[in-house]
Amino acid sequence: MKTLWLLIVMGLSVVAVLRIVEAQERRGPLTREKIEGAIVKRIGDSTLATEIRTHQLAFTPDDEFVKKLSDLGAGPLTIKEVKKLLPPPLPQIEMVNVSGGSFQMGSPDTEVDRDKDEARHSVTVPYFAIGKYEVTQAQWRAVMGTNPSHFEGDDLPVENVSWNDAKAFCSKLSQMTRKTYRLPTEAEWEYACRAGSDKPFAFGSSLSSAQANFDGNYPYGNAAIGIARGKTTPVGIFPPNGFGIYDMHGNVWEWCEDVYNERYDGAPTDGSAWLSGEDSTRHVLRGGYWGSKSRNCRSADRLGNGPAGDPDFYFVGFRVVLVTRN
Ligand SMILES: [Ca+2]
Ligand SMILES: [Ca+2]
Repeated sequence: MKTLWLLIVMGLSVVAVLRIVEAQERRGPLTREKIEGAIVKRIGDSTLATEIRTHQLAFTPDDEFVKKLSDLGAGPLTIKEVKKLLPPPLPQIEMVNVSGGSFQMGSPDTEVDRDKDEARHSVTVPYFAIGKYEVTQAQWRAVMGTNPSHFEGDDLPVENVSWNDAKAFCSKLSQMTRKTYRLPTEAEWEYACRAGSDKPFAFGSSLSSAQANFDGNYPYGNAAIGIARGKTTPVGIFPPNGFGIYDMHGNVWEWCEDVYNERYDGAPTDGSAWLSGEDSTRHVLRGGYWGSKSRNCRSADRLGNGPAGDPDFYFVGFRVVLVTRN
């Protein structure tokens, strides 16, 4: 009798395992046909819904697709209705193409409020594409599923992220979009920030709180005293620089790929990241934040911050670079 029960249990286990294997085989790569099938069945399968969502950057329902759905028995649907049925897509991250060029990285000895870690040196940066805005909380949430920010709002920059967190975002975003995103190198960041200007700011020799989010009690040059907002502002509300990039001065400090070195001696001159240094857990931050004096928002200003897990990252965010073949 015992043997019989044992045989039955073993038989059922084998059937269960086979079912799992079959289900996995059925899953396979996500195809247009699968999306059609899912919509005809009104999705209903959460794993498939997640798959569709993460692949949507490459999928847009068109008239032909809608007709096919109708033929398959989904009934009459408009593109708008199909879009509603599809799980929300990943938010697009707008990029700005930056032509390469040579520039003087760092500040001249005559620049007011400069620090000694800004020695001028010539760098040639190849073409790259950089985020038009700081990464927002909506974008962070769509990729990471969480929101670490101290000040909350979809269009506010994500903050309170360590360098490791920012790196994790880049790698997950790359996986989801099947593109390659990374942090800017320090040279790329400064080149993008300057937008061709050799003055302290992309906007020239002064900075007021009408131009950027920083502590307006400490303006630069002949700018008038302005307000100190005391918090992050939605990305893109201040005028862009000459390359069409926003918030390079202020709002949140931005992580770069590079290890922070107090002296530029031995720094790469080809725009690549400097990955070694005295303390490889300390990385470069650029651009100042909402509570900075103007001096820390200068194009050449640098800050090293460090090891992951440091508290008080609520003034630190980042933007991404998209690796393209160009
Ligand atoms: Ca910024
Ligand atoms: Ca500094």
